Amino acid sequence: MVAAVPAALAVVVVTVPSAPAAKRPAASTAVGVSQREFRLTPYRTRVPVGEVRFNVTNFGEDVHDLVVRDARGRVLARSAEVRSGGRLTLAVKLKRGRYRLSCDVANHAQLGMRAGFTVVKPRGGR
Ligand SMILES: [Cu+2]
Repeated sequence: MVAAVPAALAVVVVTVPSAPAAKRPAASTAVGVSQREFRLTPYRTRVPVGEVRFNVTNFGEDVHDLVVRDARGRVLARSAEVRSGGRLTLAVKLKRGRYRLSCDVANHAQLGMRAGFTVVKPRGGR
């Protein structure tokens, strides 16, 4: 366990300087999302363009899911249902723009399980 930490750090140290600033790969950003009755709370609502990994945890008692829609309401990604106490990761590549997160189980979105989400150009990026 302890030996894994220096190894991971070594990878970061080697990888970052070798990636030219102009050609670096799109970001992958983790966003924790907590669910309870009836709230949907992303821990950050503004991320850089690229892959977003929504790490969903259901702190409630009911089953919930996570749906990502674009500004026109089109569904871009939909998770499986998350049971009480469960968690999952929903990964989706997002361009610049505004998005809507919601739980589509029953009428949970109407009850408050929805949130806005914004994807912005990375600092100094494309
Ligand atoms: Cu729900």
